[in-house]
Amino acid sequence: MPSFDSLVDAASRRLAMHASRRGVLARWGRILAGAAVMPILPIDRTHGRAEANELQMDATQCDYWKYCSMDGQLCSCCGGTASACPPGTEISKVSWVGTCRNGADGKDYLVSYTDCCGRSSCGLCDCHGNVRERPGYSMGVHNDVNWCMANKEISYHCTVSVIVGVADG
Ligand code: ABN
Repeated sequence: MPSFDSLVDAASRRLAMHASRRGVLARWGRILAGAAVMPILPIDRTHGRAEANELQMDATQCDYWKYCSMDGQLCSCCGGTASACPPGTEISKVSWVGTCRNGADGKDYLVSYTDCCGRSSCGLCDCHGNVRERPGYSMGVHNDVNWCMANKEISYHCTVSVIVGVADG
């Protein structure tokens, strides 16, 4: 059985016969140069997903695009999340909707807003988007009312929102 030394020796000789020193250095140079520029190449980390923009938004700020028709306190500031009521509250039986433009992809999305009920007002992150909001005669797009009135526990705590679809057109 050939020893490790003789195997390495044979491989080195083969390499020496088929590759010039300059050629080997040039190849290593190309590999190292490629590795050096890799980290600075622009990489699309969104993978084309519209909702990637969701991850970059701060759900506790009123200027988050999906809050365009919000009226009330963000549950994300009140112990819940942008789309889940805080513990100890229950979701209202009635919602309203808004149509909000996502600046990242230029599309309009239908957003559903729902009040969380059963605890006194959270008092934080009070946001008033009111885009396309209408008075009570258009109940489905009316936000300036305590929709917890539909529940057994009528006290208003905060509001959640969910993107339910992309608008036609
Ligand atoms: N729909 C939000 C809200 C709750 C209480 C009072 C006004 C508006």
